[in-house]
Formats: sequence, C-alpha cells, structure tokens
Amino acid sequence: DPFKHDPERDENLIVRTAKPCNAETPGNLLVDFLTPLRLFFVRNHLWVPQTHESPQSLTVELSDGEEMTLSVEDLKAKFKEYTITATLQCSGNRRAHMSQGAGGKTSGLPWDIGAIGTAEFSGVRLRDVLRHAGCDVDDDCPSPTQCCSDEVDKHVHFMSPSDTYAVSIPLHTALNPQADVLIAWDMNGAPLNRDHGGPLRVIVPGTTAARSVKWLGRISISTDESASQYQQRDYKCFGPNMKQADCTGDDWAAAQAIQETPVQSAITNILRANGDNKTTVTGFAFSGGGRRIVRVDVSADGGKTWKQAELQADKAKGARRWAWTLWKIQWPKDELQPGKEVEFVVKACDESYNTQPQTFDSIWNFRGLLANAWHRQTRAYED
Ligand code: MTE
Ligand code: MO
Repeated sequence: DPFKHDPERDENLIVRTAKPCNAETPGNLLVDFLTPLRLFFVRNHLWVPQTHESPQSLTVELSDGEEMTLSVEDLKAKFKEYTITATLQCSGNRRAHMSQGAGGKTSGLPWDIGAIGTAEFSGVRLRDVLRHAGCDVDDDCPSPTQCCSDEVDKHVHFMSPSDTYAVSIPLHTALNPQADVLIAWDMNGAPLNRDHGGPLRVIVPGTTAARSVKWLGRISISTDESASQYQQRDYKCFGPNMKQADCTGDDWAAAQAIQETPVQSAITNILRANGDNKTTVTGFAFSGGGRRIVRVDVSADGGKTWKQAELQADKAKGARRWAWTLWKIQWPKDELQPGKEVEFVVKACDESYNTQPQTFDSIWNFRGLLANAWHRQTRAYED
C-alpha cells in the first residue's frame, strides 16, 4: 500500500477520497483569515512522498538547455525572502453545487465550499531565481510583460518528480514582479509540511491552485504549455452544451487552461445566539488575478432584495490582493419570518466589477470546474 506513509490528518476534515487523500475543510470552520494548517484542504493525485522521496533541491533549465541546481539552503542564502498571503482554491471547489443544477452531474470530486484556504507563504521570487539562472529579466522595463522580451510568449513548467505532476504558467506571469510567484518553503510560519508540498512548492497567487505544484523539483522554460494531462485536459471548461464524449482533440487543444480564477463567495455560518434579536451571517469572498473584493451582497429572500455585508479588515501581504476577504452581516430578527426556513444568498463583486452568475445553468461544464454561482444556505429557526 503506497499510501501507508501518508501523514495523519485532522479528524475534522471531510474526506472525499482517502487514497489519494482529497479532503476539504468543513465550511463552518472557515472562519479565520489564515486557515489553520491542520484544517487546510488537501488535494493529492497520488500518495504523499516520504521525505527521502521528495526533491531536496531545485533544478532550473532555461530555453537554451542550460541547467542550474539549487539546494533549499542556496535559495535561502542567495535571494531575498518574500512573504505573501494567498488563498488557494481548487478549480473544482463547489462542484457538488454545480452537479445539483439543471445541467446535471459533472465528473470529479464532489467538493462543497471547503476546497479553499488562505495561508502566509514565505520563499523567494521565481523571477529572481530565473534571472540568477540566466534568464534576461529587465528591471527598468515599464511593463512587466515586456521583460525577457524575445521570450514573452513562452511558458514556465513546474514539475514534481515524486508524483509526476506537471503544469505550466505563462512566462510573463513568472517574470512580473507584481505577480508575486514564489518558490515557497514556509506556510503560516512553519516549514511546509509533507501534505502541502514540502520542502519546496510553487505558489502562483490569484491562479487556480492546480498550478501551485507541490514537491517541486524542476522548473523549465518552453515555447509550449506543459503537455501533461493536468495542463491539457483536467482544468479546461467548455460550453454548457458540450459533453465530454463529443470533445475532439482539436476542441481540447483550443480550450483555455484555467489560470486566473473568477470571483467566488460563500456563506460559512448562520448564527443566532439564544435571545439575540439578530442573525449573523458570515462567509468569504475571493477573486483571482489579484483583484480586490469591493462589495458583498446578501439576500434573505432568494435574491429579490439585498444588503451589503461588512468587509473584515485583515493584514494581507503581497504586491496585489491574493487573499480572500472575510465578511459579516447582521440580519434583524423581525425581517426574517419566524418559524420558517430562511435561505440566505451571497454574491460578491471584485474591483473589475466582475460578479457571480445567479445559477449554474450558464456556466455548467462537464468537469464541474469554476463553480461560482450565487451561494445559498438554508437554516431553520424555531422562534
Ligand atoms: N502538486 C503535486 N505535486 N501533486 C498534486 O496532486 N495537486 C494540485 C496542486 N499541486 C497537486 C499539486 C491541486 S489540483 C491543488 S487544488 C493544490 O495542489 C492543492 O494544494 P493543497 O493540497 O496544499 O491544499
Ligand atoms: Mo485542484
């Protein structure tokens, strides 16, 4: 049993599959700005490598085939350390909700709202490492996408030899100092543990978590995206009419691999203390690409009328907004029908005024990816 060396996990995690371990945080426990490590969701495609099986150094290969190997100590000694606060969300988060929609069942792990978490990650900028390895990075360049000018259309590949997981991101993202792409060794102030990719992991903030490769051993630059199934197949969305069986090789090749993610929000708790005349509703809101959440709207009548939630202050770190925003709203008891089930609904708006679709009908896709329709939670009240 190759899974027998997997780490022990917190009993609160909701296990979707045990081998490999795919486990999410119960939504009602997503209450802290920084998700406690023991509660952080786990998404593994295989078993977790033992310490002696995971790469202890990083090999960087440039377009010309030149290679350089750096130990963790080299990375710590040679480059400036950065800390960012990043929310990681699985592309399949809330898939279970999409499967309940009119489009019908989708394929993949039936996540509720908890395949998401936020942590502080420390490490070095991928940009600095690529420059050290010989990549032409222009510091004076006015636009980050002009850097490494003749290579701007290329892709950076991240590979884990331990579980042969591999994906890529555009090189211009890696080179953009505002994009904060890190090679990280520390999560919430502790060395990255085995489940979350230690000793070294990429963190591509604002981008679907599938690009943040754990047990990182190799980085390379290429004119093409990664040829892996994780780049070419697993994380692509099609129109609601498309069935997996109808997809031709050309359809797959033409579809966009998910990188930056759309705006998302969810209700985590609906609470009323005994004798309290207000109901408190709390949750999270998050958008990809470093876009801030500017507004969270909550409804107690299925979306006919709305109020704005209060956005919680926090100490997020980074060049842009890579972390979720926690929110809270208090609802007067006399505005809720006593003895009735109340359905609360939430939707968020980001700084580009992107918002969430009302239902899953328009965004249904057979893999159940990027499920971000309005989130609904129902609670019954006695009095
Ligand atoms: N990296 C490796 N090497 N192997 C994996 O299975 N899963 C990816 C990504 N990086 C994965 C990986 C996916 S799909 C997600 S959602 C995140 O890791 C999950 O990160 P976490 O387990 O630290 O929460
Ligand atoms: Mo994922």
